[in-house]
Amino acid sequence: MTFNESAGGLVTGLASFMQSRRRAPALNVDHLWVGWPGCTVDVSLRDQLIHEALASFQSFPVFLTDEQMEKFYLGFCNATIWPLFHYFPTFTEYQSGYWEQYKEINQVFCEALSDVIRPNDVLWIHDYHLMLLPRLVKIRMPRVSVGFFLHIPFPSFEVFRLLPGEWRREILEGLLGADLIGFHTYEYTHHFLQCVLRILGYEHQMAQILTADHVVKVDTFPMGIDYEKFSNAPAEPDTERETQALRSTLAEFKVVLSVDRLDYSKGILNRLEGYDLFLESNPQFQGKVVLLMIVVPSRIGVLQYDRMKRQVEERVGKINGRFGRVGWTPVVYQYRHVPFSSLVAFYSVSDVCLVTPLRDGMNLVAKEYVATRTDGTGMLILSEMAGSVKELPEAIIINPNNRREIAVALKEALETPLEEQKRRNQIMQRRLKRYHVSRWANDFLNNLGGLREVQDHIEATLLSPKARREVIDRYKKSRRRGLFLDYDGTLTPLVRSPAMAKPDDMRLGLLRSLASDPANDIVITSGRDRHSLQEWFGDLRVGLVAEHGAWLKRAGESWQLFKPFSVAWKRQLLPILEIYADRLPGAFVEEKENSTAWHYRLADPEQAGFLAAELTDHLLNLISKTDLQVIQGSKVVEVTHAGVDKGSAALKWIIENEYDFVLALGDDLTDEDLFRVLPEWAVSIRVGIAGTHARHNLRNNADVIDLLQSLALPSSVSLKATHRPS
Ligand code: ADQ
Repeated sequence: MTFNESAGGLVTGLASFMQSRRRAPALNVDHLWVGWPGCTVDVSLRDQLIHEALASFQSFPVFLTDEQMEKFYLGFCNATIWPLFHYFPTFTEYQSGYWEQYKEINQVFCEALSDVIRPNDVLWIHDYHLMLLPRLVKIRMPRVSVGFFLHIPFPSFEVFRLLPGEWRREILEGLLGADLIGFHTYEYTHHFLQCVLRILGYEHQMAQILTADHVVKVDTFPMGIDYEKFSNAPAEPDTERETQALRSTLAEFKVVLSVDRLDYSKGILNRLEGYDLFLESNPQFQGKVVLLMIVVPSRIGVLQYDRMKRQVEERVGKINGRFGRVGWTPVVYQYRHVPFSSLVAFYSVSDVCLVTPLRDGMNLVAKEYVATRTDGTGMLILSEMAGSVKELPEAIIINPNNRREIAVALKEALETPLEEQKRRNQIMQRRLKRYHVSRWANDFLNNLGGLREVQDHIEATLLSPKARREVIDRYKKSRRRGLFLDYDGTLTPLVRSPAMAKPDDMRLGLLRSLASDPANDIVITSGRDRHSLQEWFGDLRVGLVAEHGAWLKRAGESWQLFKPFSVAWKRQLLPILEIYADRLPGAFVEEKENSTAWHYRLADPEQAGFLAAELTDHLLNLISKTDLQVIQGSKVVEVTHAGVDKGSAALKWIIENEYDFVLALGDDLTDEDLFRVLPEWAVSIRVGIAGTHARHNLRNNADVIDLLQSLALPSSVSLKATHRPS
C-alpha cells in the first residue's frame, strides 16, 4: 500500500502547521486527521488501511463509494457550492439528489468521528464539503469544541439566497453548530453574518451569535503560508540547481509566471487574453518575454473543467501561433503537478508573478511568490478578487475582467525599477513573515479554546437543575410571594405582530392556578397598553403593569397612573415616528396613552437595524431637554417618561408587602430595570442567553412555562416552615 500527500492550499498549510507543532514539544498535542483517503478502497483492504493510516500518518480514513463521491464531491461540492460561492451562478446545478447525498456524507463523517473522538476534544472542520457537520457533531457530542474554517469565499446574501430555502437554512444552521467559524477576509465574515440575520433571523453582537443553545463566534483569520519554508527554499542545493538550469534556458527573456489549479475561478483565460493584448500593444516586448504557465490538473471528468482545459490549450496555441517565432515561444504551458523544488525554482526565476482569479478565497500562490523573492526583486500582479489582496496591497492590483488592465499592469511590472520592487516586496514580506501559517492556525485554535471559558460562564448562569429545585423549594416554603412576570417573549413566544400574542387557555389556566394561592401576588409587567392587558387578564386575580410602568393596577382595583404625565410631546414626536415607519416597509407605530412605540419585527432586519439606530439618535436629540426617554426593546424603539420603568412599578408592590419570596422573569432590556432594583435574595431570571443583571438565565419561553408549572403544582410542604430571608 502506498501513500501520497494530496496537493492544494489547505493541505500545504496544515501540514506545515503540524510540523511546527512537532518541533515545539510543548505544543505537540495529539492530533488525528480524519478524511476521505483520496480513492475508493476495496472492502477487503479497509481494515489494513485504517491500521496503517493510524500507525504511520495519524490519519483516520472515511470510506466513500464511487457513487457517493459522484453525487457528493463532483455533485454538490463542486457543481453546486464551488461555482455558487465563487460567483458563477450559471454553472451552479441544483439537483436534489446531490443535496441528499451531501447530507448523507456529512452524517457519515459524524458517525466516523464518533468512533474516534473523546469528550473535551477539539475538532477543527475544514471547508465547504462539511458545512453540515458542526451541528451534527454538537448534537451528538456537546462537550467537543468545534471550529470550522471556510477556505473559499462566502458569497453575498444575493448570491447565497439562490440556494433553495431548505438547503440554505440547513447549511447556515449546520455551520452554527460550531463554536467558532473562521473566514479568510472580513468581507466573507460580513456576508455570513448578513445571511444568518436575513435567513435565520439571528442578530450578532460583536460577531457573536446567540443561538437557541450556544454562543457562536464568527471571525476573520487570513491564512498565511509557511514563510520560513519558502524563504529558505531558494538556497537549498536541489532548488538552486533547478533554478540555475532554468535561468540559463530562459536567459534571454523576462519571465512572467502563473501557477494554479485548472479552475474557471482562477481566471486563466482572462490572463491569456490580457497577455495577448500586452504583446499586441507592446511590440517592443515581443521576443523578450515568456509567460510560464503552470497548471495543475483538477476535477478531471467534470464538464466545465474539461471544456476549460480545451479552451486554455486553444488560446495558448493561438497566441503562440500569432506571435511566436523560431527561438521564442510566448507561452510555455505545463499541465502537471510540479514538485516543491521546481515550484520554488519557477518562483525564483520569474520577474513577474501574474495572479488573476475571478474569485479566490485567499490565493496562496501570491504569498508564496513574495516569500521566495529573498533578494527583494520581482513584481506581483494580483487580482482584486483574491482574498490575499487585503494583505498584499503593494502588488499591482488589477480587475481580471478587464484585459486591458492586465496588459497595462504587465508593462508596468516589467518596467518597475529594482529599488521600487524591493520597497514593495519588503513591506509584504514583513507582513507575511509575521502572520505565517502557524500563527494563523494557533490564532484560530486559541480563539476556540478561549470560547470554552465564555461558554462555561454562560452555562454557569443558566438555571441548573439544582438551582431550579432550590427555587421551587424556596417558593413552596415561603408565606408571601411576589411574582413579576413579563408577557411578550417571557410568558409567550415573540410573534410577528403585537395583536397576535393573545394568551392561550394553557397560559391563562396556569396564571389562574398561580393566582388562586392567596400567598401569591402575580404581577404582569408589560410594555403593552393597559386596554390589551385588561382585555386579556382583567378577570384574573393578578396585578398589571402597562406601558413599562406608566399604568399600574392592583388585583381587583382600578388602573392608576404611576404619576401625572403631560403627553403634549406626542403631537411633535408621532409624525417623526410615522415618517420612519413609512420609510421602512413592515415597520409601524403603536400609540399608547403615555408612550409611543416604533415596531420593526416585520421589517427587513438589516435596513431596520440602521433605521432603528438613526431613529433613536434623532429622538435622543429631540428629547434632550425633556423628561422623556428612548428605550430599546425587542425589535421596538419606544419613547416613554423618564423614571417610569418596570423596576419603579414593581417596587410599589415590594415596598407595600412583606414578601419572603420574589421571582422576576423577563426577556429584554426593559426587564433589566426590574432586575436591577430587586433585593439581593430575589430570584431574577432573564429569558434567552444574554448578559444580564438577573441572577440566572433560562434558555427560552418553554422553560419559563415549565418552571411556572412546577411552582403551581400543589405542595405538601407546610407554609409555616420558613422565615423571610435576611
Ligand atoms: P486552492 O484553490 O488550491 O486552495 P491556492 O491558495 O492558490 O488555491 O493554493 C494552491 C496551493 O497548491 C499552493 O500552495 C501552490 O503552491 C500549490 N500549487 C498550485 N499549483 C501547483 C502546481 N502546478 N504544482 C504544484 N503545486 C501547485 C483553496 C482556496 C484558496 C485558498 C486555499 C487555502 O481555493 O482560495 O487560498 O484553499 O485556504
